[in-house]
Amino acid sequence: MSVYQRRRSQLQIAQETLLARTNTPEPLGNGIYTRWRDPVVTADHVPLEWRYDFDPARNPFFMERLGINATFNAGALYWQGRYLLAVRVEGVDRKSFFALAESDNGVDGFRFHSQPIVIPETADPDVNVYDMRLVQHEDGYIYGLFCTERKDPNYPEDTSAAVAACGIVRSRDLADWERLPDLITQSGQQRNVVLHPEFVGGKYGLYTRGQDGFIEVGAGGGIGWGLTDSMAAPCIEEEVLVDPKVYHTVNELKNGLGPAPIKTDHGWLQLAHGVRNTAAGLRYVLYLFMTELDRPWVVTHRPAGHLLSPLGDERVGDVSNVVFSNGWIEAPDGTVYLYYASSDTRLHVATSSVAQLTDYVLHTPPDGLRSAESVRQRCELINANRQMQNHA
Ligand code: M1P
Repeated sequence: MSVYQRRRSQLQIAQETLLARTNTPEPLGNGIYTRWRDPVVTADHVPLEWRYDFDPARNPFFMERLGINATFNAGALYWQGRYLLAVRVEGVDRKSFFALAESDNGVDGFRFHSQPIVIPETADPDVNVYDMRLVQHEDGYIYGLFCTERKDPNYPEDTSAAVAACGIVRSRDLADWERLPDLITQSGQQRNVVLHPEFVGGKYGLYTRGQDGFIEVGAGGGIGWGLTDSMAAPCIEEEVLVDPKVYHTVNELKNGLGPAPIKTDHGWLQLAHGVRNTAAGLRYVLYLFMTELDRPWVVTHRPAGHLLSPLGDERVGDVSNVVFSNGWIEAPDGTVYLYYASSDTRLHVATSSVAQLTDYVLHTPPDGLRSAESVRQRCELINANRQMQNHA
């Protein structure tokens, strides 16, 4: 058997074994959500046809010609009874692109469609695109909002100076994508822009995250909100602050909204990432808050601290100590599938329910912002438990 034949056959068997693997929920957990044991999408899930040249004459060693570095930060959508992910796939050339993968149960068996999503370019071509938020808007379109990154023309000598903006595509069938103009705002740069799924006062509502520079948000205060009349010429004249970054909290350095919010009887459930700086570098965690139904930019509940942080193997990867989410699905039975990436490397799922997440967000105390207040909250809990036990 030739090297080509042996390697090809072994790789095909290994991939089929991986795709057929059954995932299992981790025991016990925290009662808020359940993590699942295996990552749901990894670089090894990407079809071999996207990576290898299958011509034995051109590729006698069956080498990986177009390697994949990572699969992470996926938008998510429940579509015709299937769980759909718009995965950020990053090649070894550092360029990201989007590819749809789907599963019939949301926790395993994710298979990529036959080829990546083809995103039309604007007159000013994107250098890199990533972190798509999929939103089924009440106008009938499915929108994909993503970050488009280009070289900063103001610093031609600085080879890492970049500009981030919000790119937008829309589709009715997830096959053909129409590219719309990039979002215009009054902030210098934008990342983590999310479309609200419903009209607000007849306009499109957008969650923003303005920033002064490419990495640092600078004076930009946190997650913002603005309105635009049209998505065909998207322009926000005025941004208001929804969720500011705050000293000595999980979002001290910066934050950004995750997926589009989930509507509940009590308000909009909002998932975000918060970032702080440490001696080991930036640490990204996920947190939850709730906003008013009629005024989605007004926060009503903000539990203290993180909902989900990197654990175990999740803590290591290309950008270590990071969890990031831009996709979750509310299934018809109320189960919430929260897709999160770890360390910019692979994608995981945690499951919960609208009832659990609503309970968590409504009844978890807010950050007291001082150690003494944290002690007071804990003593209150201990005393309440003692009293209950004394009466039992
Ligand atoms: O590396 C962590 C994340 O950093 C960026 O997010 P933010 O702009 O909020 O800092 C993005 O590049 C994101 O893709 C990445 O996961």
